[in-house]
Amino acid sequence: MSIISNLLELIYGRSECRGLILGLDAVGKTTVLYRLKLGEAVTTIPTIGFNVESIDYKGVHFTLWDIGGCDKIRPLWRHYYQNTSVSIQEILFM
Ligand SMILES: Nc1nc2c(ncn2[C@@H]2O[C@H](COP(=O)(O)OP(=O)(O)O)[C@@H](O)[C@H]2O)c(=O)[nH]1
Ligand SMILES: [Mg+2]
Repeated sequence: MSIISNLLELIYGRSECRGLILGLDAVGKTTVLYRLKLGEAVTTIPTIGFNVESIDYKGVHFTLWDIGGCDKIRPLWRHYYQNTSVSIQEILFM
């Protein structure tokens, strides 16, 4: 098991991590998500709703949610972290 998964096990007692990628429109959230998933830059279209991908990295299973950032969708962000144990360390603001 890698150092990262050992650390996560130590901190959270698991080798699994859920995260939210939040930010304003067109700052590159979807690009980052698919860069991590596929290892390459992809052509994106504005996200309506969300993209979710599972990524295994160094023995840790990440589930990353990329939530659309346009002003109509922004009020819905709070629903994605409601009733979860998501802490500030698991939210990537862009
Ligand atoms: N120059 C440059 N353009 C980027 C970068 N990341 C994303 N983009 C471009 O910015 C635009 C919006 O990216 P997107 O990932 O859809 O943004 P999102 O709305 O935050 O999901 C796209 O045309 C991307 O190709 C970057 O690091 N540098
Ligand atoms: Mg997007």
